[in-house]
Amino acid sequence: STAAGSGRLSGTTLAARAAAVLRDNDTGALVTASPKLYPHMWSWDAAFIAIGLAYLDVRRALTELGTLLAAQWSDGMLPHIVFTDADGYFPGPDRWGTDTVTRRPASVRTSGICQPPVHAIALRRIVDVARANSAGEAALAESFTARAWQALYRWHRWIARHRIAEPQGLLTIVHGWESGMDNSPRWDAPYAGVRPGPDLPPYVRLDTLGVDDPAERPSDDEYHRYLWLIEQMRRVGYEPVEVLATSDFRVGDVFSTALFAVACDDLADLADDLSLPFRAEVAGLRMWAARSRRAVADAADPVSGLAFDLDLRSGERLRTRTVAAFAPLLCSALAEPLETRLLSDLTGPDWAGHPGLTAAVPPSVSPRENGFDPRRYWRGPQWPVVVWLFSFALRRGGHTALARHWRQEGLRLLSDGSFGEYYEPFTGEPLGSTQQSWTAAVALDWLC
Ligand code: 9YW
Repeated sequence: STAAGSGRLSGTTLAARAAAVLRDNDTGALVTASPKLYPHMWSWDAAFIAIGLAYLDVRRALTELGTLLAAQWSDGMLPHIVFTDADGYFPGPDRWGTDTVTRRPASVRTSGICQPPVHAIALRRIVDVARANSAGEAALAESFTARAWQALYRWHRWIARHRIAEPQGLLTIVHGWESGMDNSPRWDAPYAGVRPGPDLPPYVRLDTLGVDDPAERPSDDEYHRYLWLIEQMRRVGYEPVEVLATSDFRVGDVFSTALFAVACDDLADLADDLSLPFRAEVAGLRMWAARSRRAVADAADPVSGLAFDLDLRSGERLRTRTVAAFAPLLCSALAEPLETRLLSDLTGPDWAGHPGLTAAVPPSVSPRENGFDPRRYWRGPQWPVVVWLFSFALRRGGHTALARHWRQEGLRLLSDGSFGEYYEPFTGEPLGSTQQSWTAAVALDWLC
């Protein structure tokens, strides 16, 4: 079942293997992010995983979102990790110290920060997939949507209340982990301002044990700052106003802002589509979407169209050329000629068109950027889920030929069937964890 001589699996075999990954990582109520390295539920992984599950069993896909929503805090925040009982991951719930936070539902243990708000995007996708599958599955997805809508709305309202920084309107993150791109060079300057205190409780990293080479992970120095930020937040009980007032890290994230814009519109569309009785809420969502889209446009360089994050503590624009700078393409924030300019940059030799790439999809950092590291996590490797987000957005934005091309190239990357967490762009070697759930989910969406 491999394409002749190439070591690549056929589409059918690849889809079967992807389904097996999701099945093997399934605990019943949730699919862990990966079997060994991440034996828990991650918030944005869960959204992509649910999309993948929809191709196998819509009911199971909806359960995934339901499990995540059951961990929603009473103020509306969706935590970035929902913990299972598995050991072997650090920082676990004891280190987060969230057990004493009364806003957390008593039945689950969670982290105390969040991740990019892609969940409404996933739900809308699942409804579409269900409708294409059968009337029965469509009914399931629609009734779930009617039941879950307000919880998703409260998640968006939490972001709008606590995390939209005025006057710029960018979504504020208080930890690199909240961006989902943990050690991206986007955050190097803000992390330089994070000074771990002498009273940071000691710890042992576990993430470097689960991979072949520690050089594929964030450095110890970076990790120390990550833990310090958690310590700061733990001390104020993760109370959102206090967190913003005390955190050593406060950054306007263009990529999350763009996703929020799309997710707000998707959530509003779902209400309109199903005639749900939430007129005022829908108006709020449309406003947040427009505001966020404008914030992304305002963050864009007027010549290149690249959108840059803003360090809200120092006021500095963070001009590293990472894939996140193409955020305007995700939410169609820019008018012509800038949109075309951005597209030709992203498909050109500095990015997806770099002649050395195994698969012509954008890496996390431009290979021509200083500090590009082809093996280290968010500092250079290709991440299938990021490619999926761009190809999905491009298709919606009417760039169907390019969307199809990236789907093909993305599948080329995944065609060895190991479902890596991330890929070395010049060799196509899978790095980090294998059998990574969201990578398998992306493969299913591309194949089915
Ligand atoms: C961590 C699970 C998560 C993703 C993040 C990615 C990585 C590691 O793995 O984080 O320990 O949280 O950076 O985006 O959700 O796949």
